[in-house]
Amino acid sequence: MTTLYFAPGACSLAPHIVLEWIGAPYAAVKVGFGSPELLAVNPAGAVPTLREDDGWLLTQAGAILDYLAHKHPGAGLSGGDSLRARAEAHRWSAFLTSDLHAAFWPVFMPYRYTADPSPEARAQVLAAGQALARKQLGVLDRHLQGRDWMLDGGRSVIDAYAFPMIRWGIKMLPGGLADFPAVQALHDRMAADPAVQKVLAREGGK
Ligand SMILES: N[C@@H](CCC(=O)N[C@@H](CS)C(=O)NCC(=O)O)C(=O)O
Repeated sequence: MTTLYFAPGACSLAPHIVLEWIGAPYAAVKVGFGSPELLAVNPAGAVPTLREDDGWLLTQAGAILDYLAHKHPGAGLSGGDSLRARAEAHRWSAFLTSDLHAAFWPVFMPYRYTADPSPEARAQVLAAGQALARKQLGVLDRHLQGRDWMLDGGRSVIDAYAFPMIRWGIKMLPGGLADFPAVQALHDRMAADPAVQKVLAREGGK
């Protein structure tokens, strides 16, 4: 059985939702960041990590989501199979990994981005991260205007990927999503999905 190692509310929420959408049997194992159990499967001590029955391990959220979409084509979660549809999926996966997710790192862990341990220095890093996250949410908002889902091919793994980051925006940014109505609409569409609600309940509502 496929096993997903996850931490509540982290970016691992995305493959957790996708596994639920797919509907095939899977195991979800809750782990702590950097815990021995997680380090045993991912030397980076990070989630998500996916393990297949034969011991094959896959890390990196974008790679895991792409793998799941193509492992289960019948679920229709790839966003389309044309050359351009695949390029768009890669484009937005890369944006979420490298631009939006990365903008939140100084928000969650400001101490990693300054050698100055003072509260003032950390507050500066936090503010810079929040500003960058707001900029990237603006990019997402402009893309989502007039569309229900991230990709032209309908609901996909990329919507699931955006969801945890959108939730961080609500919780961690001053003003939440008030300036990003199309992002808020995607959030609400996802949050209304029974499979998403089931996974959020399993993760502890975080
Ligand atoms: N590039 C990796 C980043 C994974 C990552 O940093 N995940 C976070 C949770 S959202 C984590 O596990 N952080 C623990 C840490 O950095 O110690 C991916 O996209 O999967």
